[in-house]
Amino acid sequence: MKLFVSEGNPHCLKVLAALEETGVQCDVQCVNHEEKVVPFLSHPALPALLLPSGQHLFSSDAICRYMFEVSGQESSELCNQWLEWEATDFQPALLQALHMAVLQGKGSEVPKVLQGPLNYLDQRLSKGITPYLTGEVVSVADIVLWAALYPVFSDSSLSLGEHKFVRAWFDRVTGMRSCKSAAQKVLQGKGLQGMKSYMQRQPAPQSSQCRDTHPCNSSPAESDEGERVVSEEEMGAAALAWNKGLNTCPFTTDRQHPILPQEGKRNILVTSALPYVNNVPHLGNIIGCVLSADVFSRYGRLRDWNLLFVCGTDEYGTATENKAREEGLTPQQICDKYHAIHSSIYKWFQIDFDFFGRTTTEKQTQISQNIFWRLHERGFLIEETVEQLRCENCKCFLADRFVEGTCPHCSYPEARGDQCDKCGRLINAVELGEPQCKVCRQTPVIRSSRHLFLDLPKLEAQLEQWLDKSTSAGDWTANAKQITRSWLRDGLKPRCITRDLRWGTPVPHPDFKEKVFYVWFDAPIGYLSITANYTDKWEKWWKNPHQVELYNFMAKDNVPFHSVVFPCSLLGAQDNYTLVNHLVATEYLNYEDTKFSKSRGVGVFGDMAKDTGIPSDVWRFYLLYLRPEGQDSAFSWADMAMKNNSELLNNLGNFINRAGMFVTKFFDGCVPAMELQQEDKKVLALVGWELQQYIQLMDKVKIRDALKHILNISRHGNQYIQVNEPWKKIKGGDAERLRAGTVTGVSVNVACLLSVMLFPYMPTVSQTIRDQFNAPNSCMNTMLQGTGTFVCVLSAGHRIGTVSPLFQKLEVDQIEALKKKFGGQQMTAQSAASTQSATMPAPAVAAEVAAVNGVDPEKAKQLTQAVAEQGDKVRVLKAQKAEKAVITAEVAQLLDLKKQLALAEGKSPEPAPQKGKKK
Ligand code: B3M
Ligand code: ZN
Repeated sequence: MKLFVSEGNPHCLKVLAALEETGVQCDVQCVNHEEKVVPFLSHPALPALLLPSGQHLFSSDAICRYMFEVSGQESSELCNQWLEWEATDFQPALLQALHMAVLQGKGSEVPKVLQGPLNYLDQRLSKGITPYLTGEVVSVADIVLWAALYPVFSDSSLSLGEHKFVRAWFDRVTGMRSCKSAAQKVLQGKGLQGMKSYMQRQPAPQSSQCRDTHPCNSSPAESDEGERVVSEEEMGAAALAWNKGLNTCPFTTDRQHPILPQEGKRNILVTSALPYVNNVPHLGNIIGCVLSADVFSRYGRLRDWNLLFVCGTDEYGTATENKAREEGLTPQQICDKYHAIHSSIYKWFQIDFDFFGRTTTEKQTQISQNIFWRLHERGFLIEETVEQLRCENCKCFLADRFVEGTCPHCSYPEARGDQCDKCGRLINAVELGEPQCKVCRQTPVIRSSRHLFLDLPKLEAQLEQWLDKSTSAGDWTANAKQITRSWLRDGLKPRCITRDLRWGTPVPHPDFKEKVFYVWFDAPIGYLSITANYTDKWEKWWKNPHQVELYNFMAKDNVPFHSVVFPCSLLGAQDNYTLVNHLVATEYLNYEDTKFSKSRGVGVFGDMAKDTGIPSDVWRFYLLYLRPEGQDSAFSWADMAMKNNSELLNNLGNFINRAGMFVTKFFDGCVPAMELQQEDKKVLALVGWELQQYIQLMDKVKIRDALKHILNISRHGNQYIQVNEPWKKIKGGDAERLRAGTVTGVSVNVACLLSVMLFPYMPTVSQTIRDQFNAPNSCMNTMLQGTGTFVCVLSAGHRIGTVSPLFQKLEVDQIEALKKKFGGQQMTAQSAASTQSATMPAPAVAAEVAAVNGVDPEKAKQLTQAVAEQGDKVRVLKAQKAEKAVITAEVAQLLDLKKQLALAEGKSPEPAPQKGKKK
């Protein structure tokens, strides 16, 4: 074996350390950075390991893993997780940090870039009890992570902040002989500067952090790779395609209902998670489910897939009963009222469902009960006695969250039925001392009650087999796969599917007459029953896995129910059900720097968006631009205004409007004759390439990334107009006038293509563009066929309609006013203050008031709410067995909120045990 390394290459640090640590026999050869040691790669890849088979390994992590394996140390599951984290989360940030520190002299900005991953690492290490990442001995994970960290962590000029646990672990690994020697070989004691010549040869990294959490910067698709080089062949092909023109078959947006699967077509069934009826959805809910599913469905219909998009409100459960009590209505009335609110919100957002139903229907009862009986007959249900608290006063069993009492572990008096917020331990509600019903404050009694459980362990093997197939053939987002994996890793346990409630689907079994199904058992069956309310032939969609591909859209907290629990119900029922093929889960959308919160009045909710005066299409655009794909993102008013003004107004709108205005002003409203020159062909090729990227991404449901390619096209267009100056050439001689005509003609055609590509994102704007240009509807289905072709849609002589601007500027005051109206952390301080004084700047007043009093009751009130909500969230996550990392992060946030609350109440931030009851 032979290992090729180069000096100053941080990736070589890993492999050399791994080599020395494992003691594997291998020659090491140091080459220069440019050396191509792997024959079939067009670019140099170092380090590289030449294997005895003659093949090469050229990913540093793979080389490290190989060395450990050869020496008899297989990497564990945990180890692989660390390697994955290092490669996908840590490396991108690290490369950016190194680039800044080594090449740009911006060492001071490094801590900001690395803060996220380092905090995460610190948190994980703080939980561990072993000296190394995966146990008592060093593993490949320690070596790989250590080597990644070494360049920045060993440089004391970068003040990376205190990461106690990372530091301790890092020092331990650095002390190892193998690591010391590798560091000396690669960096030769020169620290970061030892990497300079290597870094200079690397492409500038994309600023991944900025892109995702803070869309202030260029995106991956934005032309940060500089001008793409277009070959002669590409230009020729683009010009050829352009001349093909339109298909004759017109596209129609009217659909023939009911839509049913068809032989020989791609039959796609799209669902969006069913929104809880009892609340008005906020922007985060909208982007996570219905809007994402809508964009994909619109796109699919353009692609001529035979597609059905269904959704509806999720109406059963305790939350609805509570809401009914709160509003003095019956649960049915609550459902009717809020179902209508949901419908009208989605209508405003132009969500084009084929059918929007609800779960409280006869069909729901029939289908759920049928699945239930089939599971029962096949032995997949278990009976067990459960002890529960019952409030005789409220005449109901109490869900864990509705009981409070003394913690059996630490005696904290305000522990909730499922968990103690003080000591963090899980509690069984019946163990609470002095339990109280949270609704009426009476003492509940213990009652035992028989319940039915779905026997997940019995279905586990079947599930895993199916998951293997589905996740490898389909498009599952990374978080969906990861969450599912972590559920399976711990082994499945039976899940209770019955509840002692009234508002739910009745359990048909005579021994359980008083009970209803647990919402998460029957809510996903809602997809089926809603389809059944749409068409009697619903089974053609839902019992037809060979003909139908199912896409489920949702936010990440819904994943386990869609990937584990529901598929198990369907598998156990053994009725040839269609199971999910593509599970598309978003991360969370935050609001400014906080969370959406109905009770605190923070954030924009579905029903308020239209009151802002900002058009529905612009809302859609911005939400999709921010779509939390791969990472949480945050809605920000200032950013929304900026994106509207720069991307929509100056880039997209400006291009389309100019193209149209040239036709109107210089050519009397008729598309001029065009004679393509190299320059025009180059634009056709550039535009065609962006179109193809768009299609590839959309096919993979990368909705946010695909949008950036639309914006690239108008950027190319603007530049094309700018360089060719048709407004000047029109005043010249014949040849010049022909150039002006060609540029104008190509530009309006690019605008037409944009209208097609925009259709999934901004349906109204898309239609307006086609109206303004009198574009034939057949352009819709022509250009998105196959891998995508940009064709001439508006040929010479075509008369366009009246052109007018597509977007409006969002002014600073307007945005400030909206921001004030909808809250946000800073804003609440301001509005609290505005009632106190008219002269001092508001935030200063708020701060002063708080300082004088030592307390801030307004803030305390809000924080109390926030603590309660965050507590709920943590409990739900724990109950759902969410990933540890997710829970840890949320618990950290909970503790932080509690600290803030203590401060706002003028207490010391340490929670005071054994104090009196609240309120
Ligand atoms: N209503 C939860 C949610 O909106 C739930 C989804 C049901 S999908 C079957 O987060
Ligand atoms: Zn009660």
